Amino acid sequence: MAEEKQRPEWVPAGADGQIYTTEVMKGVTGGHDGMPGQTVHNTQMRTPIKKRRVLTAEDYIEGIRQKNRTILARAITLIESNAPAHQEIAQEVLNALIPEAGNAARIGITGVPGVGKSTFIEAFGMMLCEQGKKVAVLAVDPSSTISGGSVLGDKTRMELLSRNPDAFIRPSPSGGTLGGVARKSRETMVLCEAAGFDVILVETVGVGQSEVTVRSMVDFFLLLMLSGQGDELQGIKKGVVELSDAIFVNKADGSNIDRAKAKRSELHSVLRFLQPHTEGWKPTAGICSAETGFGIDEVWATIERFYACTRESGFFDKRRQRQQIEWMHALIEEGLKSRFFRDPVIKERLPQMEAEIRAGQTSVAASVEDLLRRYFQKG
Ligand SMILES: Nc1nc2c(ncn2[C@@H]2O[C@H](COP(=O)(O)OP(=O)(O)OP(=O)(O)O)[C@@H](O)[C@H]2O)c(=O)[nH]1
Ligand SMILES: [Mg+2]
Repeated sequence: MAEEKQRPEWVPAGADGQIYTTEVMKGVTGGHDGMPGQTVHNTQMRTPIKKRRVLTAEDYIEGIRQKNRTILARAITLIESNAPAHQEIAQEVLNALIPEAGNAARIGITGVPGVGKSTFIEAFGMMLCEQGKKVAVLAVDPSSTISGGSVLGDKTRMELLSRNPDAFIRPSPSGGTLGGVARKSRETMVLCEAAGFDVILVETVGVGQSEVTVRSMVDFFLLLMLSGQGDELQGIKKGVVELSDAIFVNKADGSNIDRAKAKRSELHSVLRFLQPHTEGWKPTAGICSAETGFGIDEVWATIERFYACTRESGFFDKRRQRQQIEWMHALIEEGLKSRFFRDPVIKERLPQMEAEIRAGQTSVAASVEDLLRRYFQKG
């Protein structure tokens, strides 16, 4: 890298453009107080900032194997980065660790904002940690970058869990699109599993497409609901209910218990008529309170029954394999798409094509054919 020449602060009047016999050297951090050339930006910053050592792929791999949480967190940051150099190391780390992943229980948790997902995860996660399990919490929430709401909320709502040495909480990456966030969460899951976490909880807001995405990366899908509101009001689409392996009515505490029980009966009858999403498993309905802890153990008991049932039937392996194939297809699509639109030939030709279509000079189908041919011909 070419060292940028710096001009002195003071130059003789009218000397602009002249070549000076001396050049001012770039400041050096960490010099002695008062030494010329020292960069001190303000008086509070006298201690030099410790630079973080750049880690190699091998450092990341070994660190994660040794369950080093700082390194795990840094590896996830690497995965979340869009810089090509970071992605290259991230892929190397992932490739090395994939054979060591896959041993955790992967559980998705969804429900409308305010249903109590984060509070539930705090209680549920703490219970699992007390049983000696290591719990990682990830979030798939493409909206969180805009509102910042869930990240802020989670900091206060998962206070105990976030301080628990057996738990690891990672908010949703600021990836923009759902596809991007989901891809990063999948890869993050691999790293957490390689780092020895036994249970991965993936939280997502149950109002859109994201629960379909989360369903495709977990074994068990839990839907939290509220009593006393119609399903329409809760913004829950029938499709989300159909994706679930269990529905628990949260906030079953205080004067709310009877209503929660009524809702549970209602759900029981709804579930009877639905086609189960998991072959051989009958989705169940229950009640719980994330606040008092009531019914939280029943959720885990249900999950344990679910694993026993699906492992025995072979559906567990079948689903994991299918998810791998889906993941592969998703990555192919994403890779092709981003390469195509970044291609200089396409970048140049696309606006011309658009203009021709607008002017009615060519058909959409013919333009697409033309662009694809140009892209693939270059090899
Ligand atoms: N009474 C009662 N209140 C609860 C319970 N669980 C959560 N809450 C309250 O409900 C509110 C929302 O809880 P959160 O855990 O933030 O809900 P969330 O589903 O994570 O919300 P988003 O992250 O915004 O989607 C908070 O004020 C909680 O204290 C419960 O079991 N009983
Ligand atoms: Mg939340």
